[in-house]
Amino acid sequence: MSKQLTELSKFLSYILRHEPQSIGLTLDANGWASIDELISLAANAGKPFDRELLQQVVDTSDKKRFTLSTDGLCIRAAQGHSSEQVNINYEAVTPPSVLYHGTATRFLESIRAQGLLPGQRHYVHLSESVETAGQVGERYGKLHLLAVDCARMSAAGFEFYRSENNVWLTKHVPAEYISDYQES
Ligand code: HQG
Repeated sequence: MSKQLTELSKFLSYILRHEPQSIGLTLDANGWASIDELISLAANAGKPFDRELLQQVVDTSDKKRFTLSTDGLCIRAAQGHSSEQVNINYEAVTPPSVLYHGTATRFLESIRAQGLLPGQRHYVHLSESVETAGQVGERYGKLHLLAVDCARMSAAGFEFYRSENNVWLTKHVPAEYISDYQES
């Protein structure tokens, strides 16, 4: 991905997940923004881009971070929100029996005490792949991989959601369902 596309992708993540109001944009409850409005407000804020570049970011995003509406008029971040404007109505689905979470060793003591918490975001993010969990965790320091016993959580009534780009979401993972990942 070119530097220009990476920069736009980061800007879009910031606006569509966290701070839409910083450029005067309003998202609907499902996280959708009008593309025309986004382009015009971003230009006003000194971040000009056109529809073609936006399309390139959507198409080349390694994690498929952004989704276009079927009519092509709106865009949203598939997951990762912290904005209070957004409350996506994800459908609860049965998770795989185990999902993974990558974190940094410095967070472990707190995670072992409190479980996994969403932090600023709306959900705890979990991955089907150990590799993806590794990439997520190493952003914060020395990587530590955790396995979450979703079969037991599900049986206990915890709900799981899957975003359009296959990130698994849940509100809280109590410590009793978390173990260190053991390579098999
Ligand atoms: C940690 C990326 C202390 C947690 C990825 C993580 C993901 C705790 C950090 C998405 C804790 C939160 C989200 C506790 C959790 N005490 N620390 N009780 N519970 N933590 O960035 O999951 O590339 O909000 O382990 O793909 O790292 O941006 O969450 O280290 O899907 O598109 O607190 O971000 O997507 O960090 O990453 P984050 P995350 P993008």
